[in-house]
Formats: sequence, structure tokens, C-alpha cells
Amino acid sequence: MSAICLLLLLLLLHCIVSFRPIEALFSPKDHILINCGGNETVLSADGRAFLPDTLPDASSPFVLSPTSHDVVRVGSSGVYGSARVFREAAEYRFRIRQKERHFVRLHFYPIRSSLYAMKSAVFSVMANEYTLMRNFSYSKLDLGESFVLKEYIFRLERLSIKVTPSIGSIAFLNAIEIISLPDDLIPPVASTVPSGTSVEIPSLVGFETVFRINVGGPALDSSNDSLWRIWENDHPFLVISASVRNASTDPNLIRYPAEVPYYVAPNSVYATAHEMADASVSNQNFNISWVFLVESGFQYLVRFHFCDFITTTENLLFNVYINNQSVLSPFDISNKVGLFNAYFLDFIADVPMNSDRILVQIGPPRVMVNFPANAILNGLEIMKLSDLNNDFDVHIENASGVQMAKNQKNGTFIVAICSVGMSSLLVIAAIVILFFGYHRYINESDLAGFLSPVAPTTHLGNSETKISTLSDASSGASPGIGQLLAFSEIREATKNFDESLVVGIGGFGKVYKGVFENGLVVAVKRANPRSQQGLTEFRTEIEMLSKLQHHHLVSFIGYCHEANEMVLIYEFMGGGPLRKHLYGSDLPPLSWKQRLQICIGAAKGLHYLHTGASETIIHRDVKTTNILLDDNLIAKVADFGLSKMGPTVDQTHVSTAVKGSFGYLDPEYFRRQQLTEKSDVYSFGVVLLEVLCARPAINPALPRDQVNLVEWAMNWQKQGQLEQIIDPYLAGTVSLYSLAKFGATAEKCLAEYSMDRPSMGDVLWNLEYALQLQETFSSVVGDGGSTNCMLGLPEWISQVENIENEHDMISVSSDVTDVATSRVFSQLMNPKGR
Ligand SMILES: *[C@@H]1O[C@H](CO)[C@@H](O)[C@H](O)[C@H]1NC(C)=O
Ligand SMILES: *[C@@H]1O[C@H](CO)[C@@H](O)[C@H](O)[C@H]1NC(C)=O
Ligand SMILES: *[C@@H]1O[C@H](CO)[C@@H](O)[C@H](O)[C@H]1NC(C)=O
Ligand SMILES: *[C@@H]1O[C@H](CO)[C@@H](O)[C@H](O)[C@H]1NC(C)=O
Ligand SMILES: *[C@@H]1O[C@H](CO)[C@@H](O)[C@H](O)[C@H]1NC(C)=O
Ligand SMILES: *[C@@H]1O[C@H](CO)[C@@H](O)[C@H](O)[C@H]1NC(C)=O
Ligand SMILES: CC(=O)N[C@H]1CO[C@H](CO)[C@@H](O)[C@@H]1O
Repeated sequence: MSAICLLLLLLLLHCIVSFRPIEALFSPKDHILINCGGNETVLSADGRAFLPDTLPDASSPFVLSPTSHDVVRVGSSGVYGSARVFREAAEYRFRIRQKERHFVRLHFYPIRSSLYAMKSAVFSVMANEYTLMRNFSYSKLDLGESFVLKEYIFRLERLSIKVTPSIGSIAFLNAIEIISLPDDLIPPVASTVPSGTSVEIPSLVGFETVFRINVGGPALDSSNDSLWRIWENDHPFLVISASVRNASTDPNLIRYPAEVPYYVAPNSVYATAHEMADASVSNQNFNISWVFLVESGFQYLVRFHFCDFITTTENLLFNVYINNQSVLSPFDISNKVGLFNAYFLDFIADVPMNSDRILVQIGPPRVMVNFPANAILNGLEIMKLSDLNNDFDVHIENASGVQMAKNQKNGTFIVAICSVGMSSLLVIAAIVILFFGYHRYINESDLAGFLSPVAPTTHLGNSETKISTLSDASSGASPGIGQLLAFSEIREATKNFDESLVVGIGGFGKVYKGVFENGLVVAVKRANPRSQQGLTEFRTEIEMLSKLQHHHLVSFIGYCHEANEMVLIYEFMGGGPLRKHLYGSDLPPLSWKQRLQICIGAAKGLHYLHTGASETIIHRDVKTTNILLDDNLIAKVADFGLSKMGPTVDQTHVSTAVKGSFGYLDPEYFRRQQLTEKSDVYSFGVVLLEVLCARPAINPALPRDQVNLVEWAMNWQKQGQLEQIIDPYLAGTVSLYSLAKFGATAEKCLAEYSMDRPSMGDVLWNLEYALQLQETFSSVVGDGGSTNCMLGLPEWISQVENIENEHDMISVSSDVTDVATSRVFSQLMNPKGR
């Protein structure tokens, strides 16, 4: 009986799912439309009502302060017929109903007025803590008579839009749109290429739409899109227009599988495409290429929209590239997606300082047997990600980049930038959107190749962590997790705990190198048999380790608890603790790139502890001796003896007696005895400084102001002169931008209050960025730091000064790049044409 009920239920569910009404329009919880400076409600061309901001009353969804401002109104051209003009800084504050991601759209159109020179107005706009535009000026865009539409996406629970005129100028706004978005419109994780590891997109990252393209189809305006977006034709971006042919089908034939919500893109985007022109060429082996000019020094989300309505009998199979890097090779759209199904894929591309473009290419795979050579693209979106400072406008690094180039009298330096440019400098990251149910389209083995070696979001739950009883340790070549081992086996592996095999001594006892019969080399941590002190820590560690498995955590192989013996067995880390590679030993010093890679590895391990396991785990003893290196200098986090489960959902912290290591302790934790994962972030900040300066966190032998590494280094960092105190071995080999990013990241980790500190995910993101910056630099000057280019510390100091003097240049260049990024959203419609 119950089986029948279940069956009926399933059938019913199936019906509900398959007859999902696609036509149903998305109805946002927040949908605030404002006609700035207007005296009445106006309808836009898509039929939406924009309320005037003249008299905000108690019921209106926003407050404008200060309230009294100048307005400009002309006849009736919709929202562009009026503007509010600001002579001083002013702020719109909005009531947001739903804490989720929102579109924030700002419309600018300078109305001709005898009173105000709106066209030449220079002003800045902030949304909450995000800087959207700095010293923006319409006149510098050279747009003729079209309006500018800026579109951003933020996760909001409150919103303030602040408009600030530059000194002696005014600011203006024509219209504002605030629309809450379906949460699955932005992917949760991203994978970096070529490293291929996936990182979370922190929820606080904002996006700015810079291009939204309906490939092979007409421009679409807001009435054609369920989220009132506009789409532009791809022709202006095609490198060779003769390489493509229009393809189109009836939009009503497009199907949206459950994994692709209809609001991802309208069916008219999926119903048009560009395919390879056959162009009566015998050789069909070419790429279709599009070039998009973007602002350098930012990361971009690149979203491809695909729908195959072209192939009939044969399979369609092609490669996809971003900036000459293969991101899908090949993409088997016929097998993965199926005819007429909408499909989309996201990637993250880094555009370094010395590049200003994103090159998107599709083309047939090299070896084409029994397939027609063809490739299609239906739509493309490019969104800029806000940086660590919540900034969308130009980076400081740009100025110094220019400075560096100028410093080189030798012309080959610049040539080197250009030619090495695209391949090694444009570093790209790829992501697969992991929308629920997505596995229907991408099976695990595809993902494995794509996201290798590790995805921090992979949930390795407790399910596979049964502690097996004995005996396959000697036979099983695969080091399983948490096996109980016989003491006799361990004694044999360590030659009866031979003193010559001791590789370390910790609070818990001695650590030996051991070799099992099957050749497995391990580290054996044996508690001092005379002390029972370690029992709690011993249990904690086994409990923790059995739940954890990650490429950047030291693998736990097994344990033994017999009579008085407590032994833990780990994979052997041939490189030993990180500290030994930094100071106090005669190991060769690590290069900056190696140090960054080690920090990234350790950050990945901690990020996994914080977010990857079923419960948040706080390490509590992050320090350079607990970060171990293997023979290839891959960093792994070790020693979970003090670890604690993090706060549960309804707690914000764990109260606990303060434990940890002197010099690394989070001051807030110390004061309030409330533990959160941000305490690890603090300790990790100390590790970053230790890595940079190659000295202990506390060194009482030094002059008083230098004893505490954090105080000392943060002093230099706040003066912008961190490069003065870096490990002398690094002098001349470190990219100043990489160092600046690294220093800023460490500073944020070391914030006094835990709420001001970034998550490990953010830290990871920024360290990877610092690495990209270093690689950019290395590919220009060479890994060894060619002495012709960089001459050690004195050189750095003068460069820092140069940055400060280049402020004017920065703002100019920001305006230059703005042209590229805002044109899309401005060419489309001429307000006069409405
Ligand atoms: C709003 O202002 C315009 C332009 O000054 C004017 O034509 C129109 O009549 C005004 N409407 C209202 C309701 O005051
Ligand atoms: C705008 O430019 C002025 C002068 O160049 C500068 O002082 C000011 O800080 C800039 N505003 C912003 C928000 O960057
Ligand atoms: C392809 O479509 C675009 C947009 O509809 C149109 O402008 C263009 O003329 C078309 N090209 C051809 C060859 O039909
Ligand atoms: C876009 O919307 C306009 C107005 O509703 C309509 O006339 C036009 O056919 C639509 N275009 C497409 C491609 O759907
Ligand atoms: C297509 O572009 C990629 C990346 O730029 C390149 O490696 C490949 O050789 C190109 N293929 C053809 C056929 O030109
Ligand atoms: C990337 O591709 C473009 C266009 O095909 C080409 O001009 C450029 O040289 C390539 N860069 C590298 C480093 O291969
Ligand atoms: C080099 C770069 O990434 N972007 C800009 C930096 O500033 C210079 C000079 O203004 C511009 O030419 C670059 O485009």
C-alpha cells in the first residue's frame, strides 16, 4: 500500500517538475524603481513604473538626505527627462526586504541645462562600502547622446547609495533600479586555471556587468528579459566577422531543463547563435574569436550560454578558450546537453595589470574524425568582480606598473611584456557552476579533471570514516583513514623506536620516521608513556582526523592505543615544518613564489577545516611549526590536538579556556575567551608575516619595538613600507604588487576585531591573486630576479615614492578604461529614440 502511495507521490512530483510553468515571470521581493528629480511616476518602455523622488514620505521605500536639492526637468522622455543634481554629497537609503543578491542599476544622462554643466560633472558613487565609480565624468566617455547604464550585483541587507561631487563640480542621477535576484544566478565556487583548484566566490564579492552579449542575434532590451537586462549584438567584438555565420531557431523551441532556470537568459538569446562560417575554405580548422576590452587588474566572471539547435544527426564537439587558455577541450555539447536545451557555464578570468582584454575563442578540436568542424556560441556575459577593497574602479597597482615600464630604458622590456603577455600573464580561472542537480550534465570524471586536485567545497563527510579494526595496514597499500594499528607493527616500522629515526619532538612526545613492510613511509607520533596528559588531545586528534581528508591537511593513517602506548601515524612529510625553511636552519631559502604557494596550500587546508567538513573546525594552533611540507614543498596543515568544533548555527562562538601558542594568539579571543574561526585567521596572519620577514613571531633578543613581529610589521605596513623589512634574501625578486597584496591580506587577517577579518576563503582568493601578480612579474624579469631589472631595496623605496606621485595618472587611466566598460550599456539606446 505504502509503496503505491510512494509511487503516486513520485509520479505527482514528476508531473510538477516536468510541467513547471516556464512562462511564469520572476517576481522579485524588492523592486524599487526611482525616477530621480522627477515630479511624477513615469513608465519605462518595458512598462515598469519609476516613482519620483521629489517627496519621499513615510511609505516610500527610500530616504534621501539631505533632502533639498536641485532638479532638472525637460519635456517627457521617460526617466531621462529629469535628473536630480547634487552640489554636495548626498545619500539615498533604501529599505531592503530580502537579504540576498540584488541588481543595482544606475542611469546617467546629462540633460542640457542652462544652470548645470551636467556633461562635464565629475563625481564618485558608492553603494554601501563598495566604490562603484571614482571621479566619473560623462564627457570623457565620448558617447554622443546616449545614456550610461551601470549595473552591479551585491548581496544586500541594507543599501545606501552615496553620490559625491568632486571639488568644484556637481553630481547627478537620472534613475535607480534595485531588484532582488534569484540566489542561483551567481555560482558559489570558481576554479582557477591553470592551477585548476576551485575557490569559493565569497558572498561579499560584488559584480559589475561590463558586457552582456546576444551572440548572433539582435540587441534585446529590458522588455525582452525576465530580469529587465539588456543584451547587445556581438558584431563589434568579433575579430574577423567573416569567420561566423548567423544561426537561429524559433525561441519557443528552447527548453529549460530544471538545472537551468529560465531567468538565466531569455529564450531569444538561446535561439540565436554564431557558428563557423564554411566560407568555402577547404581548411575548416580555425577559431572564432571575440575581444573585449576590460579594465586591468580585476577578475572577471565569464559566462557562456550555449544551446545546440544546429546539429541534427552528428555530434557537435568543440573547444572553448579564454585568453588562449583552453577551458573546455573538447566540449561535447551533443552528449552533455542535448538538442534545444539551454545550458550555461561560468569561468573566472584574471586580467593582470599589463593586459586590458579578454579574448574568447571557440573552435574545432585538433583531431576531427567523423565530425563536421563546427562550433557555436549563443550568449556571453562578462562581469567584473569587486576587489579586496570593495572597489570597482582602477587599482593603485596600475600606476606603478606604468612606472616600472618607464624605468626601463631598454626597449626589450616592454616588448617582453607584450609577447609573453597573453599566455603566461593572462591567467585564467575556470569554474563549473555547481547548480544543484548539475551532475546530470557534467559527470564526476569530467569534474575531476576540471577541478583537480581539490575542491574545497567537496563535502567529505563522516560517512567514509569508519575506524576499521586492524590488519590491512600491512597489506593495504592505500593509506585509509584512521585505521587502528597493532603496536608490534609500529615498533617494527620504527626499528623499536630507534633514536636515529627521531624527526621531531613536540609537547605530545617524539616523532619518528617509520617504514611499514609494504614500503609506506610514515611519521609516528608516540606519546611519552610516562604522561597521561596527552590523552584528551590524543582523542581529539583522532576524532578530528578521522573526519578530515584533504590534500592540504596531513593525512592521518592510523593510531594505536595499547596499554600505556598512544601512537598516531601520519603520512611522512619529508620537507619538515615550514619554520625550518624560513629561519634557524641551513636549508636553502625559499623563493617568493614558493612561499606564496606554501601559504596558499596552508590557506586551502584551513579553509577546508572551516568550511569543508560537516562542521566548522577551528584549528586553534596555527603556526609555522604546524604547517608541514612534503618533499615537493606542498604545504599541509598538521597537529589538530587543540582543534575544536566551531560554533553551531545558533551560536556565534565557542567559549573556551584560552589555548594556543604565544605570539599567534588572537587578541580578541584572549580578551573574551570566545573562539571563532577568525582566531585561526589571525594566527594565519602572523604566519604570513613570518613567511615574509623570516623571523619568529616573538623574538625577545631584538630591540623592544621589534620583539613582537605583528606590531613591528604592521607599523611598516601602515606606512606603506613593508618592503623595508622583508627577508633580505627576497630583496629584488618580489613583485611590488604581489607584496602589496600580500601585505594588505596579512593586515586584514590581523585586524583587532574578528568581524573585520576576512574568511579563509577570502584570504585564499587574495593569496592566489598575489601569486598571479608575482608570476606576471617573474615572466618579465625571470624567476631569479634579474639584477638588471631590480636592484634590491633602494630601488623598491624609490618605486614606492613614485606610486604616490602618480595619483593624477591613475584617475586619467580610469577614465580611459571606463570607455570600454561602459559603452556596452550606453550604445544600445538613445533616449531621443524613445
Ligand atoms: C512635471 O514637470 C513637467 C516639466 O516641468 C511638467 O510639464 C509637468 O506638468 C509636471 N507634472 C506635474 C504633475 O506637476
Ligand atoms: C577624485 O579626484 C581627486 C583629485 O584628483 C582626488 O583628490 C579624489 O580623492 C578623487 N576621488 C575619489 C573618490 O577617488
Ligand atoms: C546576423 O544577425 C545580426 C543580428 O540580427 C544582423 O545584424 C546581421 O546582419 C546578421 N548577419 C547575416 C549575415 O545575416
Ligand atoms: C523584444 O520586445 C519587443 C517589445 O516587447 C518586441 O517587439 C520584440 O519582438 C522582442 N524581441 C525579441 C527578440 O523577442
Ligand atoms: C584556437 O585558439 C587556441 C587558443 O588561442 C589555440 O591554442 C588554437 O591553436 C587555436 N586553434 C586554431 C585552429 O587556430
Ligand atoms: C593569443 O592569441 C592571439 C590571437 O590568436 C594571438 O595574437 C596571441 O599572440 C596569442 N598569445 C599567445 C601568448 O599565444
Ligand atoms: C596598464 C594597465 O593595466 N592599465 C592602464 C594603466 O594606466 C595606463 C596609463 O594611463 C593605461 O595606458 C593602461 O591602459
